[in-house]
Amino acid sequence: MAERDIHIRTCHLCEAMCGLELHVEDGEVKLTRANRDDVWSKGYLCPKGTTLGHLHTDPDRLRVPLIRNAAGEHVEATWDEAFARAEALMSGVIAKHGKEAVTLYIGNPAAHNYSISRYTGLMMGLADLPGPIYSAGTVDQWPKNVTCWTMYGHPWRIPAPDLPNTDFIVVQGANPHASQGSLLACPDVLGELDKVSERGKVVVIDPRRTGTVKHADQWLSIYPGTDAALQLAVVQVLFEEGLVDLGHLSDKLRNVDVVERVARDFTPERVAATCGVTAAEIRTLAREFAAADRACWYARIGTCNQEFGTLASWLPDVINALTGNLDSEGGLMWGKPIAWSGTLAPRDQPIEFGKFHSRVRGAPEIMGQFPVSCMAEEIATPGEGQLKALVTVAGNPVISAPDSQKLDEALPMLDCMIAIDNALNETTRHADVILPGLSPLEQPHYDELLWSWAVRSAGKWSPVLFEPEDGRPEEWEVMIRVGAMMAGIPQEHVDIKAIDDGFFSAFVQKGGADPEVALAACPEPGPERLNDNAIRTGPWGDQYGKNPDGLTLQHFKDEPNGIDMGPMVSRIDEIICHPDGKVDLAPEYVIADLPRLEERIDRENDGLLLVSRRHVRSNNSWMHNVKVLVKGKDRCTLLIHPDDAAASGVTDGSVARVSSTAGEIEVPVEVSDEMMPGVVSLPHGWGHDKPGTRMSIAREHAGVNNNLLAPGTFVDVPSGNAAVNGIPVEVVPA
Ligand SMILES: Nc1nc2c(c(=O)[nH]1)N[C@H]1C(S)=C(S)[C@@H](COP(=O)(O)OP(=O)(O)OC[C@H]3O[C@@H](n4cnc5c(=O)[nH]c(N)nc54)[C@H](O)[C@@H]3O)O[C@H]1N2
Ligand SMILES: Nc1nc2c(c(=O)[nH]1)N[C@H]1C(S)=C(S)[C@@H](COP(=O)(O)OP(=O)(O)OC[C@H]3O[C@@H](n4cnc5c(=O)[nH]c(N)nc54)[C@H](O)[C@@H]3O)O[C@H]1N2
Ligand code: SF4
Ligand SMILES: [Mo]
Repeated sequence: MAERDIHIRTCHLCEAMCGLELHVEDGEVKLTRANRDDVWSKGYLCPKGTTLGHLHTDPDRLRVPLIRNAAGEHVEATWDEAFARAEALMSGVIAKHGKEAVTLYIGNPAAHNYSISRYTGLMMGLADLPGPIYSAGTVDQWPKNVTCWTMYGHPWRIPAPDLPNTDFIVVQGANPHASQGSLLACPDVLGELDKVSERGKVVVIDPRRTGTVKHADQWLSIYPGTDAALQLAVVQVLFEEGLVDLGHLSDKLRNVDVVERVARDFTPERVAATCGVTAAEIRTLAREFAAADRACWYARIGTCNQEFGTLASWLPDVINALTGNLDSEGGLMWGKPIAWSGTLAPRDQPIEFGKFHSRVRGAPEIMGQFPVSCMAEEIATPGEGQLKALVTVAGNPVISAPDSQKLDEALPMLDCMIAIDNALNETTRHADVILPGLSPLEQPHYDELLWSWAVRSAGKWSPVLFEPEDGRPEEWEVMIRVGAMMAGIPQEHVDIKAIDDGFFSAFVQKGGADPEVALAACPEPGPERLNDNAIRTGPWGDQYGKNPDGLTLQHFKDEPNGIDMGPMVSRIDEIICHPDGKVDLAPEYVIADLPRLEERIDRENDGLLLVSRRHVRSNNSWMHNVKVLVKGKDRCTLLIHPDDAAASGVTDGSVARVSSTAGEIEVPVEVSDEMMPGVVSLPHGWGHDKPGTRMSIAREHAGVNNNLLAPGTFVDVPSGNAAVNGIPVEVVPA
């Protein structure tokens, strides 16, 4: 019998960062199990974690570059040919239209990939594009970035629930039963919720009775997009009933009086009908929350990807602060990563939004980006500043962005599209050149940003399992090369080592160390030395020898099960970047959006509203090519309450036509009272039936793309984030 090796690895697929054991025989992963000795996840995993071997062996995974030929077909090419083709197209665009015509789209896996997360900054720095870029961020957490920037002075200092220590948690617009936690890194979130429920109480606020509700004590069904109204009513009750207790932050909060003033009119009685939650329920929730010793109000994607994302992302932090639950045990706290992420480096730029506006619809720039839904019109509308070249990095916006039909139609109009991606999918089928990254098992791994909102200060490093083929560039090298194309540096003059040394030195300086010392200690270019530097200059680091007992990357290499430096700690003074060291509890930019909410409260709830959902066996749009994950019953269905089904004339198992102002789709119906009346739900990430892709299994389980129904102009105004939840739709039999 062949020898079995056990490879210890951290799953990079989501924020839970589970420790896995991969049993390898004859160069293949034969079995994947949870690693019980992992210091962090201690034996937890989900079905996706067992598929890393499948991702590696998937015959559809791209291993060599593809170039689109004159007939429009994608054919294999050598790396040299692919880089040359990409360079020729990019330099052609820049020569003719300037760099204004070039942009990037960065997708979600970038945040989970060892190379990409560390090299996006370098690529953007090299490219030095005058215009904005686009990312999945504006269909995700942009509202939270806006509120953290204005409240704490830093867009990425996002507080997270101290779940293991709380006695009372509100989970609003999040479904860890599917997602495993988001802006909350914690293994086995549901197990933790069970423990909170034993100690105290778990309340879920969601239009759908999700799997998470099974782990909760109370479900409050809420009309999509009305979360901020409910939260304001909670704030109003806290003030009215004298329940405000600022605790240890009493001299750290600015504008508490402004919060009291702006919440005054939002009584529970006024917002109840809008939210679909009774005034009594809102009052009880406020009282119970305030009474709990250690309470935490946690809100996620359902409160971001909606009409009032910024307000609904601001208020949870306010409620925690007003009840003494911000920066205190069991409340919302800031993680303390062992290896700090570049994103968290101190910010000294002034807080400013709308420094420039998009050409076609006049959308303001928010943190250097326009809403992703602007991309299609910026490509398709002729005139000065029209986009002519696009580089996508680990993104599938044809599925994930709103108004996706428009984007699908616009991408072929580009003169140059380069995709850094492992798949020929709905988006990359439009690319002139596709440059694939390595498989997850061909590269090392240490999460970058995610530890910033982790419930413990831990860290884990995973080595390469399978050596990549000789001569294949790693993703970070590809990114340097593509960055150089946008910078106008000819490929033959690209000195990877010199460029990387420069980037590394700048990074070392940010961490407060001496670049010469660091360059001497770590001469090899690549992400590994960035990782090492972040550990060395982090809170427990060796400071390049100044603290000889401190940590370096080598310590993690020596401890495959990880290193844990303890639970979350109170650290407000290290977090706040405002010059006065205080939290702005009522940022002007944010509260300026309240009149828009007032209008919503005056508007009656009418007709059906569409929301999105996730499933534990999906990962946005890109894991439907894994057979073990997609097999079984069709999960791309329209969930609808029995009363709404009857009123719409659709029945369980029949096909419905769902339409909005943006488009129309046909989808199988699943009648279920897990939906609140008036709200229907579709999963996102489906619609794999486009021609010209190479996703054979996904094609057999194509489903439909719910973003065909999402109007691109439906956004949370202050952040520009897409509102893909709360879309008015009509449902009729197909
Ligand atoms: N209606 C609706 N729309 C939504 C959402 C919703 O809830 N409802 N959610 C939004 C959210 S939160 C997000 S984050 C976005 C996601 O939006 P995107 O990031 O645009 O979409 P993904 O489906 O994550 O696509 C990931 C891409 O990365 C590629 N990829 C995977 N691994 C690697 C790798 O290691 N290297 C490289 N180079 N490529 C890789 C895949 O092949 C795929 O093309 O979708 C958003 N869209
Ligand atoms: N298995 C799996 N895990 C994932 C992903 C995946 O696709 N699959 N994607 C990853 C990514 S990119 C992200 S960002 C995270 C997201 O992680 P979560 O934030 O937990 O996202 P969801 O699981 O989509 O749960 C969102 C919930 O919000 C509800 N909702 C919709 N609209 C509203 C509203 O207006 N108000 C309220 N209160 N609720 C509303 C929906 O019904 C849904 O139950 O998950 C990550 N993890
Ligand atoms: S929960 Fe699943 S996908 Fe997420 S890290 Fe763990 S095993 Fe991977
Ligand atoms: Mo996301």
